[in-house]
Amino acid sequence: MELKDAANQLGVHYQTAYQWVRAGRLHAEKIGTVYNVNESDLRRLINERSEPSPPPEMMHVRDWRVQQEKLLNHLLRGEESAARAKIQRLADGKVSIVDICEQLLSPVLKEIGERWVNRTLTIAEEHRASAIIERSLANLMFSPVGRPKGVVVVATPPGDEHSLPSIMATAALRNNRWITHHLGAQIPAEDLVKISKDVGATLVVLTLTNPEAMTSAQSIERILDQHNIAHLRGGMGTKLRDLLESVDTLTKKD
Ligand code: B12
Repeated sequence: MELKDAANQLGVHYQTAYQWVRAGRLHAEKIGTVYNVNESDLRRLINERSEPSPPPEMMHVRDWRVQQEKLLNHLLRGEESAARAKIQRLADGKVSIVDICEQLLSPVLKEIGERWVNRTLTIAEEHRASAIIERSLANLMFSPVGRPKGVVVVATPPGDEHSLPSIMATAALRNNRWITHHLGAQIPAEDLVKISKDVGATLVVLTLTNPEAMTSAQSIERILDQHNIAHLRGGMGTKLRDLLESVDTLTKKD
C-alpha cells in the first residue's frame, strides 16, 4: 500500500510516516515517486506503537553543584518558569524528593541565607526565591498508589516563620505513602491538638528553624504529651531521611 494510506492506518500525518521511513523505523520501497509499505511491516509498527511506553528513565545527577548554581542563578534573577522547570525535570527523572530537597533546594537556600546576611541580597530577593521554591514543591507532591501508612500532621511552632522545611517534610512524607495534613507556620497549640484528633493523626511532626521559637516548640510538645499525641521534631540541619525512618519505626511499633 502507499505510504499515505499506511500513515492513515497509523493515525499520523504523512510527513511523520515519511520521517519514520527516512529514519528506518518503517520499511518502505520507493517505486517511481511513490513509497510503498507492505502489510506486515505496517502491522509490526502498529503493534510496537500500541505497547505501553516504558517509564521514564531514572535521571542520574552527575554534579549537584552545577545544578545548584543554575537554580541559584534562576532564583536570583526571578526566573520562575526556568527554576520550576529545572526542579520538575528532576522529579520527572525519578530523582527522589529527599534528594531534590537536600542536594538541591536546601544548599541553594543556605547560599541565599549567606548572601542575605552579607547584605548582597535584599529581603525582597530572598522572599521571591523562597516563594518560587514553595510553588515548585507543591508540584512535587503526589500520593503514590498503595495502602497509606498512616496520618501525619506537619506544623511549625508559633514564633517560627520558616515554612519551607515543613513543606519539604510534607512532600517527603506524602510521597512515602503518609496521608499528610500540612498546617504551615504559626499554629497555636490548642488548634494543633484539635486538628490532630479530628484527622486521627498517628503523629505530629514539628519543624523548627528559628532557634528563638524553641520555647514555643517545647511548650507545644508538652501539650501534645498531655493529649497522648506522638510527636517528632526536626530542625535546621536535620535530615528528611531520618524523619522518614523515625516515622516508619513508630508505625512498626503500633
Ligand atoms: C528563607 C529564610 C527565611 C524566610 C522564610 C520564608 C519561608 N517561607 O520559609 C524569612 C524571611 C521569613 C526568614 C525570617 C527569619 N530568619 Co531566616 N532564613 C531563611 C533561609 C534563607 C532559608 C530557610 C530554609 O528554608 N532553609 C532550608 C531548610 C529547608 O534546610 P534545613 O534547615 O536543613 O531543613 C531540613 C530540616 O528542617 C528537615 N526536616 C523538616 N522537618 C523535619 C522533621 C524531622 C523530625 C526531621 C528529622 C527533619 C525535618 O528537612 C529539611 C530539608 O532537609 C535560612 C538560611 C539557611 N541556612 O537555611 C535563613 C535562616 C534560617 N534565618 C535566620 C534568621 C536569623 C531569621 C530571622 C530571625 C531574621 C530576622 N532578624 O528577622 C527571621 C526569623 C523570623 C521568624 N519569626 O521565624 C537564620 C537562623 C540562624 C540561627 N540558627 O539562629 C538563618 C540560618 C540565616 C542565617 N544564615 O543567619 N528567614
